[in-house]
Amino acid sequence: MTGKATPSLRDEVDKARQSAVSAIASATDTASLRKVAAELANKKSALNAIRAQLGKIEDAAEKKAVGQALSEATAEIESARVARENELGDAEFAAQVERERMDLTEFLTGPRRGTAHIVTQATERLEDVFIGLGFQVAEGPEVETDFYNFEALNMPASHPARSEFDTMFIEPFSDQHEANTVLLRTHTSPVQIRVMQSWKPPIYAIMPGRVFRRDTPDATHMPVFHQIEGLVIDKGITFAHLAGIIEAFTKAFFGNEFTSRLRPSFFPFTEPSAEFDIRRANGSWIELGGCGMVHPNVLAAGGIDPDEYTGFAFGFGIDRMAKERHGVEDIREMYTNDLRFLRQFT
Ligand code: FA5
Repeated sequence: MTGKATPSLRDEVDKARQSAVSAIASATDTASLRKVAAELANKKSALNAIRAQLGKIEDAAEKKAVGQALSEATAEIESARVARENELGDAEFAAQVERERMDLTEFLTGPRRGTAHIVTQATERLEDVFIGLGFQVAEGPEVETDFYNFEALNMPASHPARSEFDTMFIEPFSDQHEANTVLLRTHTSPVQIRVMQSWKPPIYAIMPGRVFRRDTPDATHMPVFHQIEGLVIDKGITFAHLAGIIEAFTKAFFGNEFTSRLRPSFFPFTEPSAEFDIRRANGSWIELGGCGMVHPNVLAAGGIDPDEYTGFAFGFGIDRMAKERHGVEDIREMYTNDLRFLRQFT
């Protein structure tokens, strides 16, 4: 190595330093930075190649100057590498945190849960009220026979009251049944017979369920709706017990400001019979159901001795109760499944 050569060796150190610093600056992630660092550490890297020639420099001052340039370049490159490593590491960590971030705000507002339908809510509340009054809950089938839906309820074939129930008949599914004797129940009253046949008095039962009629939908009618039947059979039961239970129920379900009234009516399965109305906040009355003293023929059809026991029964429309309780204008709104409507009743 000649004295002339050493200044250019220092230039080379400078060039190698610059190119190393710019390679470090252009690394876009920590993996590529590690690759750059590995190349710089390689024996064949520009700086290491110069370092290898150091021993050959004869001029001691030059040797020292090149050596110093080399160590300054090495220190600068190392600090550029450390700075870039921190910079890229921070950015990568921030990106990872962002990627794996959990949106905890959803736990603040709570996940959006579905809730029971307004009619289900009303049914459960009705059950609670009546259980509180000492009743038990029973259920019956939605597909019924003529016997339970009509005959046992004192409506023999050709009874004119049958026409009031716009009945949907279904094809009999066994040889046991004749045509037009299998139907979708038009009310929950057939469950009265089933309960009388399988329980022993005293009976204090409610029977909620879905019923079906060929009714055209309007603001107060649906072809598929819900009723809750009540049946009390015991010794010495009178109409006063019926009126008392209806009033107690009205106050418990709708609130103390509501009152009930019974209007004379007719049902083949009760005698005497009444319609049950409640008075709304605006003073108007709405019919919620029918009721009356269980007809002796019905008690007999249920296997109960009418000379020993008396009883009363009632049947209310649950959909209409839910409608009144929540001030819904049109019963059809409850079945459009519009979430904006349903979410009001969570
Ligand atoms: C009956 O269904 C009798 N089984 C009630 C009964 C039971 C009387 C026990 C005596 C003893 P009615 O057809 O009136 O009665 O219906 C009873 C209630 O069901 C009505 O007052 C009304 O609240 C509701 N309802 C009737 N038809 C519809 C309909 N299409 N849509 C919604 N609710 C209805």
